[in-house]
This record gives sequence, structure tokens and C-alpha cells, in this order.
Amino acid sequence: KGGTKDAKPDNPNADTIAMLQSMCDHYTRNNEHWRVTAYRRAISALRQQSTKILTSSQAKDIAGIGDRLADKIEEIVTTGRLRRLEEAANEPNHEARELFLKVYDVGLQTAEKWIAQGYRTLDDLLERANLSRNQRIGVEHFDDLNTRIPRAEVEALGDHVRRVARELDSRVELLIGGSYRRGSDSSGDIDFIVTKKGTTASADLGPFLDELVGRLMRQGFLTAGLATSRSDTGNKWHGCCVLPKEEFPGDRTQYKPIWRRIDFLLVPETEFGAALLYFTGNDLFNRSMRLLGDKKGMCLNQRGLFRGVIRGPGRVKYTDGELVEGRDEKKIFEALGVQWREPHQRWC
Ligand code: DCP
Ligand code: MG
Ligand code: MN
Repeated sequence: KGGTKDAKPDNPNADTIAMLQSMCDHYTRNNEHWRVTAYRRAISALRQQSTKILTSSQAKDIAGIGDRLADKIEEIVTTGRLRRLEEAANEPNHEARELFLKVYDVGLQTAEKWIAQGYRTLDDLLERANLSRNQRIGVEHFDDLNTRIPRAEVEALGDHVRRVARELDSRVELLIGGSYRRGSDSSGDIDFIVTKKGTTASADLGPFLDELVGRLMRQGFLTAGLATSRSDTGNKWHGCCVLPKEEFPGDRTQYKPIWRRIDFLLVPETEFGAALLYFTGNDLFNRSMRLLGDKKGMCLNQRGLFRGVIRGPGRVKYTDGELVEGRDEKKIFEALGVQWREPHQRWC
């Protein structure tokens, strides 16, 4: 996840947040999930404070900030540093590891393998490493794919896809979810959620996805496919796109073709609300909504909110239960008995 996303420079805790975010990014790249969750909760809580938090005990009083994080906050405020972060920066081959982990489709194992093989730079990878097709795309377009997409460009990309989708089928409904829908100034990728009036099964949307991707590819708008999947939880397509110069928002002399990550999720109208809820996120918010469903004896997933789900050992599902709501996002909140939250309030 991008480091400085949504950091508001006018926040009194901006410096603290920036350093916690660096620590969080480190743990993210190293798959330390519990720490990542704790840091993200703390960052989110800190972002909502209107005064600067100076001490550990002030920090502990804030919901979402645990004892250890509170101590880290005090350390940052009093010393201007974070020892754990500096230790991480001193690990052998830290820079190469961080670099490799930013390549699409590269995890810790691969990064470590490449370091053990003696590679240190992206050129080393291009010239000598055994790269998968997707990894090669990730290396060749490293700078593009690690640049955040300004909101205006997300909108221009959205307009393009919407126009093409409507040309193919006028019944199509298309929304941009993800961080864009949550109001972010910039996004890591663009997340489309697509449905068609009158559809009731994921299979109804598969052919449309092929048509859409086919046409966008032929136009040169889509530049590479990375992953695709078809299942009853939806039709997914992940890839890259480039905004045409004529559609660049603002001064066209400033235009550069930049490869952007683009995701499509196509679902039937009957599951649109649940899919939209999922694809809007953020992931922590999704987790807390699902947990709430569990607590109320229901099950929330990408397809809907269900009641009467019977589970066996290891939470294995015996029955799918009965659908309570899938079509309408607001009604899912109602059925869960929670107050509606606008997308921009779904940071945690
Ligand atoms: N999502 C999730 N759990 C995951 C991955 C994704 O719940 N492990 C959901 C919530 C996300 C949405 O899918 O908000 C879109 O995923 P992205 O990875 O595109 O994340 P965002 O759009 O939120 O952020 P970014 O600006 O980095 O794309
Ligand atoms: Mg996204
Ligand atoms: Mn995405």
C-alpha cells in the first residue's frame, strides 16, 4: 500500500503519522499482519485528533491505540526518531528488498531469493533474473505502476471505460469503488464495479467482460492483462491501462502516457450492493462489517448478507443460508442494524 496516501499535511499529528506509516509499510512488505492492523488502526485514530498527541498516556486514552503503539508515539514526538524503523533500515540488503517488494507479483520469498542470487537493482532483474510474465511487466513499468493516480485522472479513465461499456450495452451500470469512492485525492489503482440490469448470476456477466476487455485492448486503452478469474463470487479482471492524450484532464502539454493498474469486478444486479460494499472497503472496514455480521448470527460476503448459515469445525460452511440482502448497499447496513456510513467514512 502506498505510503503517504490520504495523509493530510494540516493534521497536528502529521509528522507522527508519517513515521508510523513508514513503520507500517515496512511491516506490510514483511507480511506482519497483526502489526500492520495495529499500526493502521492507530494511524486512523490519530488522524482524527484535532490536537497534537505528545505523550504515551495521552495516546493510550484514544480508542484504537494500544500500549505499545502509544509508547512509539511518545518516542517519535520526544526524539523525532523511531529506533525500530532505523534498525529495519540497517538490515542487510534493506534497499534491494524494499525495491523488489514494490514489483507487481513479488512477495518476500521471491525478493529474498533474488537477493540470495546476488541481484540488487531492477536492471539486474531485467538482465539476469528468471521473471514471470507479470513480474517482467512489473519491472518494465516499475515507475509508472508505483506512481499514484490523481483523482482527476481516475475520473477521466472512468469516463473512458463507461463510454465504451455503454456503447456495448446500454443496460450496463458502472461505478468506481476502492479508495476513489472513499474520497481519496489519489489512488493506487482504479477499481470498477460493473453490473447489468436484470442479471441474477455471475455467469450472466462473463461474456460482457470478454467483450469489454476485448474492445478496450484493441483500442490500446488496456495495455496488459495480469490476472483474470471466473467464479460464482464474480468475474474479475486485473491489468493495466493508459489514458489517451485527448482525454488528459488539464494542460495537454503536460501529458505523459503512464501505465495504470485497473481492476474490474462484474457481478449480477442481485449482488451489486454487497459487491459494492466489498469493493469500496477499506479492507479493515470490510473486516469489521463481516465480524459484525458474525456476531449477529449472519454472514456477510461479496455476494450478500445471509442468515441461517450453519458452520462446522474450522468455520467450514455446511449451508449457504438464506439471503437477507445483496442488491442494495444501504439495506445491508439496515439489516445488520448499523448506521449508514458514507464511503468517505469507511476508513476503518
Ligand atoms: N479488499 C479487501 N481485502 C483485500 C483486498 C481488497 O477487502 N485483501 C477490498 C477493499 C478495498 C477494495 O477491495 O478497498 C479495493 O482494493 P484495492 O487493493 O484496490 O484497495 P483500495 O482501492 O482501497 O486502495 P488503493 O488506492 O491502494 O487502490
Ligand atoms: Mg484501489
Ligand atoms: Mn484494486
